Amino acid sequence: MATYAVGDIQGCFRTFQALLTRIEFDPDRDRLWLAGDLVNRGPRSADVLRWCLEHEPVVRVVLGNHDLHLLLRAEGLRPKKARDSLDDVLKAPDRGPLLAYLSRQPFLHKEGPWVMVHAGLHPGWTVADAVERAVVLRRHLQGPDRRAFLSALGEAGRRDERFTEAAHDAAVLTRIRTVGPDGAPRFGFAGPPEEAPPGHLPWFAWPGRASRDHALIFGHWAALGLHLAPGVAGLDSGCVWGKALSALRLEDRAVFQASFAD
Ligand SMILES: [Mn+2]
Repeated sequence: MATYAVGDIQGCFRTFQALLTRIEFDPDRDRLWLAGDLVNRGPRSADVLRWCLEHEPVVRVVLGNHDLHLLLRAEGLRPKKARDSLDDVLKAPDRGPLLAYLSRQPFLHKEGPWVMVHAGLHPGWTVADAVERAVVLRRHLQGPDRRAFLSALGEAGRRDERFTEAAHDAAVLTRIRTVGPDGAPRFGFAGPPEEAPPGHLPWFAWPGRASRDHALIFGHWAALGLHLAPGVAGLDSGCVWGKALSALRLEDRAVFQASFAD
């Protein structure tokens, strides 16, 4: 038995399948963790979701910003963006089960010494804080106020004040890359860390970060690339940008990659 954590697939279903072949993934024996952004920008989002749904008992997923964007699009709460490639999901005959599958997923997965989120944690949060915040978000997503909650994640002008804190927490978990000199998240920068504005640091490099007692797995930062350091594993190696999809085997930290194949 092995557990593999995989970075942002973003609809690159063929690359994903090539990676599963490379690791000889066996659903009867192995487990797969996906760091979010299953969909969008790539060509086959619906096939990725169908595969995950079919293998639901052995796959652990956390929601990413593109996954939330799909849920917002499906609810008519956000307009289409220029580079969206979500029509294969939105127009699918099985759109209902695929969107329901996504809506069942958490914002954080914690197991043993590992914590997986899509983007990262606020440096001031302990893992216990982050777990608590993620539980609240999941409850909102699955509860009677789902639509109001999703609206609060959408355009700022439509924010429902009941969800101000939740919207901030969701932004951190699904979109953080850097923090400013005050340690607070800055959401504008997506480039490589060495090009970040003066005084800005990757969230995981903040001195005294409260989550240092766990090993954190995340994706989202393609310009950071595959980033393995003590206590952190950044797994977005830019598959959708024509680079590679990466898997980290948690038991021995071996890395496996498949080159972009759409
Ligand atoms: Mn992302």
